[in-house]
Amino acid sequence: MIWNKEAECMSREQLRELQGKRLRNVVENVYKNTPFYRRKMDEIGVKPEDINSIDDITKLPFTTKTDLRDNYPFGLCAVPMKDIVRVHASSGTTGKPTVVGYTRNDLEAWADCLARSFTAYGATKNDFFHISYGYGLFTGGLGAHYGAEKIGASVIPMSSGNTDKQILLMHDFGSSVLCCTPSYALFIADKIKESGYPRNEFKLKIGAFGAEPWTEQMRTELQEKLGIKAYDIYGLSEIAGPGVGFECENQNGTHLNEDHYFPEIINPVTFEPMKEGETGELVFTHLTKEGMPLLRYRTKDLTALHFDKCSCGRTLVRMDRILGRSDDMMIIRGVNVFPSQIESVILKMDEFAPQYKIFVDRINNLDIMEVWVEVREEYFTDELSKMLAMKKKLSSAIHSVLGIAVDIKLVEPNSIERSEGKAKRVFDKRIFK
Ligand code: DLL
Repeated sequence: MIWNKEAECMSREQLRELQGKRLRNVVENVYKNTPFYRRKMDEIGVKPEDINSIDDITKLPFTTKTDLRDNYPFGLCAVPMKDIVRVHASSGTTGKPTVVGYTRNDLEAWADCLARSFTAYGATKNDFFHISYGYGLFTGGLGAHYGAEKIGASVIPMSSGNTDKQILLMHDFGSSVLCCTPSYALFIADKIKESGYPRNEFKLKIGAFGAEPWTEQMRTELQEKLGIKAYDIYGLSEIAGPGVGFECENQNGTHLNEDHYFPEIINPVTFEPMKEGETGELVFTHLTKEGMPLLRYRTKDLTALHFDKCSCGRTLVRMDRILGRSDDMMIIRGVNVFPSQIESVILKMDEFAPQYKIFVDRINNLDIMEVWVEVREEYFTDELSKMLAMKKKLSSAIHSVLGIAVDIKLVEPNSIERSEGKAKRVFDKRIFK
């Protein structure tokens, strides 16, 4: 089913025309109302009149997270604060959070994007949404909440944590849609098994998983363990929150709501646009946002776009799974490594659980990477030779994918700390050296 057929299925020509018109409005708005953008555009000699079609977007300046921090908290808002009805923020690892403001129309557009997502997963007003994304400054909880209400579903605003209670209510209320990070979904799946409730007493059928990178192998694992169809949901607070993109029933790419958020892929070094299908940095421009519209916001997420029509009927562009963020990329002895590459190798082997940590250090000027992996209960043994054989198998599989040698440490089942939100998997000690 399709929630907003007009927006999701219009012809590419119509869409580009609409995007061009909306871009011109946004540029006029920020030039007039956001001193930061007026200054940036003046610096490079671009005026709103220079923007006549969506192709002119490349004339505009980029925006980065640092620009948001430099204008903390509300310097990039394009409306008076009386028109801001909601504020969210993302914590980041250092310093002040990045803050975003929404007008009533912004919240309406955002909820519509989530309604599109949930409808694409096959959810309807007959569903019970179990929302285990954190509620609060993080956009996950409230974002999913308003989208689920918009389609008329029953919403359980669980937030994250207290997993035993989550399972009790999921069981007793008959939750049918689970919204949380893939790593938390995995934790919940394992806890359901421990809970003693038979799985057929749960009504779960759909998972809306995102907020962190996850692999196809993780999807298979979650679908099997929970007996559901697991869908990707993508987003970032600077642009809206969850629902910037969503998967349809084909599960072959994440459709982006490009009538609201215009995507580009650029080379992160030269800033040149990249061709369809080439992997680079994803950049978004707000086309309809009123509260805090951003031009060419560099997400640091690495992916590729595909414009061919999807058999679901939507014309919205499809994005590949996020390979990782450019700042998650580790350079180990000159080789670029993403945690998601290691995850897919681990999960291709029956012996290992999708629970791992990656430690990186530099010793005597040499980069060292050690991967800790949990062995599944049924494979864990006191027999040293069997454990050594498993270790060797994993180490050579990782070597053949990454092209570098990596140390492996096999750890006991359930010994790696579980995550209730975004999982932290990489610990790079080189940063402090
Ligand atoms: O994570 C919004 C969100 C909430 C998305 C719930 C989906 C579900 P931030 O905290 O600002 O917002 O983090 C945004 O998380 O730039 C990506 O690096 C990563 N991310 C989000 N969704 C996905 C996904 C929310 N589906 C950052 N796959 C983004 C991979 C994702 N990475």
